Amino acid sequence: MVFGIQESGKTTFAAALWHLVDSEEIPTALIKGKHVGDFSYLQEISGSWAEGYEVERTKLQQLEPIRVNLLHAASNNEMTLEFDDLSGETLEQAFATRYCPETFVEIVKSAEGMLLFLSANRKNDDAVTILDVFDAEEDAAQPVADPNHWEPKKAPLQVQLVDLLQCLQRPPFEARPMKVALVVSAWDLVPEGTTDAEKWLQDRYPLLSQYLNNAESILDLRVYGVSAQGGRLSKKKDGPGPDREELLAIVPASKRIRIVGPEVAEHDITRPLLWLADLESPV
Ligand SMILES: Nc1nc2c(ncn2[C@@H]2O[C@H](COP(=O)(O)OP(=O)(O)OP(=O)(O)O)[C@@H](O)[C@H]2O)c(=O)[nH]1
Ligand SMILES: [Mg+2]
Repeated sequence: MVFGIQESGKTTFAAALWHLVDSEEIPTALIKGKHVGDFSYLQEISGSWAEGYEVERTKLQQLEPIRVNLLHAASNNEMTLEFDDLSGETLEQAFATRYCPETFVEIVKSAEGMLLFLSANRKNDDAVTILDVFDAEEDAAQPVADPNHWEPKKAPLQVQLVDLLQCLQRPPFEARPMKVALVVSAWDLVPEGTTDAEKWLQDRYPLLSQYLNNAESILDLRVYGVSAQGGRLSKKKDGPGPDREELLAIVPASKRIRIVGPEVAEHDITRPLLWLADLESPV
């Protein structure tokens, strides 16, 4: 299953993945398997991707079915990546209201692994640490906080994510223990010289990092940095984005994609899926 709040890069990842396996421009660990049925949504989003435009945002309550059949040529194993492109807004509302669509419950129940998305493009939550508070010379100088005023939407992102992930262990979800591949999307935007996505997570989102590394429901964790677009683009209606020209000059287009992390090959974003599906051959 795919999990990630608004604008965390889920749809763009799917678009780049489809282009990669459909075009066969470069070798990948998993290749496209047999396809039947309707995959027009995938074609639509990978079309925008190939033209160098941002994919459209997934609308609230919209569950676009995304099924990609993949084949592990080395072992002749077939796998189906079956995820629904849930709007990230649905998740943020779930945190605030404690309600979510019934379809989401089904997705969680049948999930055997999780591709968790977090964008490197998000400014970190405004942090006031305990130390800042202790440093204040006079308590009287502190503003009087109204304990009844609580806006869930303003809770820090990692608090929201840890809460939502914990909820998946309880009814009605009762997710089975699973591996989690965390994709830090828009990896092209991290400060120059940042090469370790796991370290990035520890520094930026320590609570989430601790949770992911220690939760009993998580069998194993890997952290990848992925640039599915390769740079900054914009929506077609807004004209060309800042890096469009440069990205279009990269031939074949699959080489725009970048990934860092354990056991990866430069442009191959099927690698996290290979690992989630237990198909990565032992080193
Ligand atoms: N620079 C850069 N931006 C990216 C990359 N991947 C995604 N983005 C941007 O991140 C934003 C969100 O991407 P989406 O793929 O729409 O995110 P989503 O998780 O599907 O969002 P919702 O549908 O709203 O839940 C868009 O503005 C993308 O252009 C990338 O590799 N590099
Ligand atoms: Mg989306």
